[in-house]
Amino acid sequence: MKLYYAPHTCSLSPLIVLEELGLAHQLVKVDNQTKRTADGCDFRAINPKGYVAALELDNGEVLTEGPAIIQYLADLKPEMQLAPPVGSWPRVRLQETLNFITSEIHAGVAPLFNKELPEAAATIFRERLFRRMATLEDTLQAQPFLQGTAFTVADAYLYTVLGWFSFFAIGLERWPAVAAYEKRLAARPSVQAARRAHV
Ligand SMILES: N[C@@H](CCC(=O)N[C@@H](CS)C(=O)NCC(=O)O)C(=O)O
Repeated sequence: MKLYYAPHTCSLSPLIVLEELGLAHQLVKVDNQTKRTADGCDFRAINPKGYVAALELDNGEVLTEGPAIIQYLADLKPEMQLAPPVGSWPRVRLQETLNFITSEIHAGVAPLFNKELPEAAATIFRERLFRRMATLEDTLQAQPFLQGTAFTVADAYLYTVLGWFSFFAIGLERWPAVAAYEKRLAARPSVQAARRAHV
């Protein structure tokens, strides 16, 4: 398997999952500006969407979209319980959480990276994001991980997205349970290994 990645992006999430599962993989760095890979390929020929993460399987299939990639990986080793069984109600709940992260938190922070964004628009996006963060704070006040008492792929994804808040001077201490959660996740060996490699 090859994971196409770019530093400081959402491709950290599948890398954390690969590390949690102990799955063999090759990393291929992508320059998100030029869309060239470190081994000299046109990244758009690999993923026509032109963004990371992309996972190339040994049969040549390329899977994109972070939530799909991390669920695919979890299902390769169901015994590690990073995702509940397909078709179960807890799996539906996991998908609910992944969709919330991708559409409300990931897509909620993403506009702030745009240097052309007018300040008034940035304020609207920040306020909307803060409302969504209040939901996560409520969840993490009640339980140590997004799905309850155990780490799942959703935690790998949320940890990744929380890492961008500091770029915009948004301190996680506004949400104490989220801040404590982020510190707990940062201490996981899988997260540390992924962060070392995702450069
Ligand atoms: N819907 C995609 C979004 C992926 C995405 O936002 N990738 C960003 C990095 S976090 C990227 O590579 N952007 C470069 C670009 O759009 O040109 C997913 O959830 O995987």
